[in-house]
Amino acid sequence: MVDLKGLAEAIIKGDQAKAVHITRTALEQKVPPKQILDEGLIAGMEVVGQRFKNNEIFIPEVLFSARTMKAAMALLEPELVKAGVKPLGKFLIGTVKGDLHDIGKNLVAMMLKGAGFEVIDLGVDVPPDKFVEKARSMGVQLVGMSALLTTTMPAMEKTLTALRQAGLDVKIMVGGAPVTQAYADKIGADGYAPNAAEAVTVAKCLIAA
Ligand code: B1M
Repeated sequence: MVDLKGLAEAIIKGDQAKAVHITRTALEQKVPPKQILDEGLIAGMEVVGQRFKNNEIFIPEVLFSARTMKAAMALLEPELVKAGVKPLGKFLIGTVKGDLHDIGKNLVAMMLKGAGFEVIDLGVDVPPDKFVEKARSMGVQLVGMSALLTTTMPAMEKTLTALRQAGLDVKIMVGGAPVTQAYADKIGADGYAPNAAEAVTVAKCLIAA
């Protein structure tokens, strides 16, 4: 029987070759894909998120783990779809209009994927109407915006207003270095997170609310 703890360990260490090998073996041995996801990938990424939150590891290690997860996920995803496994929810994410910073946003997206969300990433410099159009067409439950410049923070409020005016039933989350809880409250966002690990916690709370 394949060792899913070993898979979680490989994710934590960012050992891509080992993670891919264990995932492939587990699938060959007919281990249910949901079990591989929960006990291997998500379990590993949970530890990564916790260690990142506690400042025990830093961005490079998280990126290694996230890339490892992505490689294993490429094998697992078609099997999850075949098995009809539903994601925790659909999360649309992007960096707001005028802003080209995406390192933090990518990190948040990877951690959300690691936690079991389906993530639709719109990239950078995303205008409000694109957020609205995709939120509607993809039927998402959560929309996340990232901004790294004080000059692009107002684009968050514009996007939020556009989403509300479009009458979409979505929870809206904001984040990025200059963004604060006070700013999130001021513009009426449903959630704010200071880092990628917290973003997962907040997203899980919002989807459960
Ligand atoms: Co830019 N830049 N930059 N830059 N850049 C900053 C942000 C800056 C603080 C540097 C400085 O002056 N000290 C400054 C902003 C000042 C301000 O507005 N107060 C700045 C500036 C001024 C600029 C330009 C205007 C420079 C110029 O051209 N004159 C220009 C703007 C371009 C544009 O966007 N239109 C510019 C350009 C660039 C590069 C392209 C060169 C590059 C970006 C490359 C890329 O992203 N692909 C860049 C970089 C790398 C930086 C710094 C050095 C690093 C940013 C970063 O990636 N941090 C930055 C200075 C710094 O922070 N030390 C700086 C690491 C990342 C993991 O953190 O993005 O905060 P962060 O994400 C965190 C959290 O914030 C949170 O989780 C993440 C992980 O824990 N989070 C969320 C992020 N999004 C979230 C969303 C959520 C929840 C949490 O929910 C949805």
